[in-house]
Amino acid sequence: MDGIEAIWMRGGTSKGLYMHLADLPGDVAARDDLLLRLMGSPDPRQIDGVGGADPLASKVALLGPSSREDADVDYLFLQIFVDQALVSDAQACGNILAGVGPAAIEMGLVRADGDVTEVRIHMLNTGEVAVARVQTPGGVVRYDGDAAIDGVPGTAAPIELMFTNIAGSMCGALLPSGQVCDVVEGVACTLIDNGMPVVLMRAADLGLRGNESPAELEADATLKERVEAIRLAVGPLMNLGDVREKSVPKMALISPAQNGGAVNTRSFIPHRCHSSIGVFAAVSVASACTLEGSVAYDMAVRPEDGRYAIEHPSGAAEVMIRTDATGAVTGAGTLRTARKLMQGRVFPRR
Ligand code: NQM
Repeated sequence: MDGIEAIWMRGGTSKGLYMHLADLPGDVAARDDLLLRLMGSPDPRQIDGVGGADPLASKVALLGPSSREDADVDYLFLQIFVDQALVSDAQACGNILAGVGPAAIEMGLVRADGDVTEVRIHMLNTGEVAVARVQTPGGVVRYDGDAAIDGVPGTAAPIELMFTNIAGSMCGALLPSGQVCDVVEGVACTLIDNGMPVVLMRAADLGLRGNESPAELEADATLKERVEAIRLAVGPLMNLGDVREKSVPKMALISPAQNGGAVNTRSFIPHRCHSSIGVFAAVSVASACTLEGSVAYDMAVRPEDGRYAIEHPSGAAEVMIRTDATGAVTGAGTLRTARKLMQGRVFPRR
């Protein structure tokens, strides 16, 4: 085999391989086997593949012509587990989504249109459409610019992302258990899905300050066991079934904001601790901050302009939350950046 055409792209605070859906086998088992061999999984170091030995750098975006009329491109996100032979389509990824607009233009799936090209992205994982605004002066994707996002050094061209109708993306309802707060394994939890299934728990309820480093949290075997026990228990409550081999729900420890934001977070995705926070995870956390009775409501600072700074280990992610007259969340948006790192052909392990 001569390898497969691919772009290796940073999307937000993640990195992944962007490829044509049509270049991969249609059979899911064959496709997943190929992706594991491209990334070098299962292996904690992914030494014989292009994966970055971190769940945030072991991601794949498969792109194709849109299968619905109101979108420009189809996007299937796949999480390639690092140390297990698992590939999961059971979640979306808003960081990798940031690279989809640029990649779709580079791959010839979408034509640049003026200085800013609006790309409507059909997210196959959840069935919803996201709108990305990509800088394309002179018909060419521009990567450099003045926008900064926490968790990525330097600046780059801004990519605005807007979402609507993402409530219940994987769980069927914003609050899949029907309650704004459940007690699971003795811990108060808010089970929510506004683009990403997330379990919010107060850090203090688990004996934590909430500002521990990801390394400290990952080293705490007792905590990890407790968090995993809660995760396995809430799977059926969130309509996700047995989540033992799934990358959702994400587990977010929350505490009062420490740097002027809305709330502070540390998230397990679901076993490794995120160095920042996922995009849709941040949208789900911000949405929980608006719900009276949630574990976040009392500690959250709700900004009048709807721009929620969700604090995380490397700064904060800003999420715009739109609400209707009743206060119900109707849409969300965020600003990300992306950068093409390499383009060429990628070769799987035999
Ligand atoms: O929540 C990591 C990431 C993500 C997902 C993860 C994401 C999102 O930071 O939309 O972006 O939660 O596994 O790329």
